[in-house]
Amino acid sequence: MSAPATWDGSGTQEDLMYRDECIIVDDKDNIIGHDSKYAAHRFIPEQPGGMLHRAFSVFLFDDRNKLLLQQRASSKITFPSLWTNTCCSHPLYGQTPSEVDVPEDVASGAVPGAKRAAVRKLLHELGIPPEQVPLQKFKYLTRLHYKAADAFAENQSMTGGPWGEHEMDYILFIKPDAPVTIEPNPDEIDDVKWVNREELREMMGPSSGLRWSPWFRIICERFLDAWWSDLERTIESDAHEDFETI
Ligand code: DMA
Ligand code: MN
Repeated sequence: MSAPATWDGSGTQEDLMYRDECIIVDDKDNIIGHDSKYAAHRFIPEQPGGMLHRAFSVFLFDDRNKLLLQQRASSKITFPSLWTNTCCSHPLYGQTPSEVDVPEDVASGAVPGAKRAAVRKLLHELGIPPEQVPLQKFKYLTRLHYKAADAFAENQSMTGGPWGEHEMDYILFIKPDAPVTIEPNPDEIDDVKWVNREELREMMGPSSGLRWSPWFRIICERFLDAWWSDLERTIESDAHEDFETI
């Protein structure tokens, strides 16, 4: 089944598992097909690592360089209740305008498909109006290939799991010119919080008792401090771009 050309986010989390059509890639990020979010995220014996697919991770900062975090809703089928970066999802196959980036889009760093998907989901998850996060304000930094099983999958009501993520994750930073207005969608998000680096360190410490998404942990370990501590240059220059390495 392919996604409707105009995605409106209607329906339940379960509906979206069937309706969202992920872009399946190989480990060089070449497109090899498309399949439902449901099929791509099943970690079952026939495909223990799911299906590698494209994703994006948005990191949104305010004028004081605070990062917006979200806690995923307890009703999410994959990775419920975990704290993570501002917004994550998948560029989808079959959208108009297209969310499928071709190799030239990646080589130039333009990635319009991933950015359009980011705008679509910032509205759906956080209620941020698209005009507050214009495509040209996004900074694409790199792609991260990672795989993580969902340790909490057995808690899920929807049959078909266990679930996991196996993604080619396009990392996007944005620092809008003016403050964004936020109205979290309760189907997607249980809580939000703006943090500086010190506050994030405390939140991620063992005494907080909070649980974090595996992809956010990997991004924190590999990249985040270097990029965040140098935020103006990260966003305004090519200092921290890497369009080659996966
Ligand atoms: C998937 O995010 C993408 C990453 C980088 C983990 P998600 O499960 O929040 O996607 P969606 O909101 O579409 O369910
Ligand atoms: Mn995914």
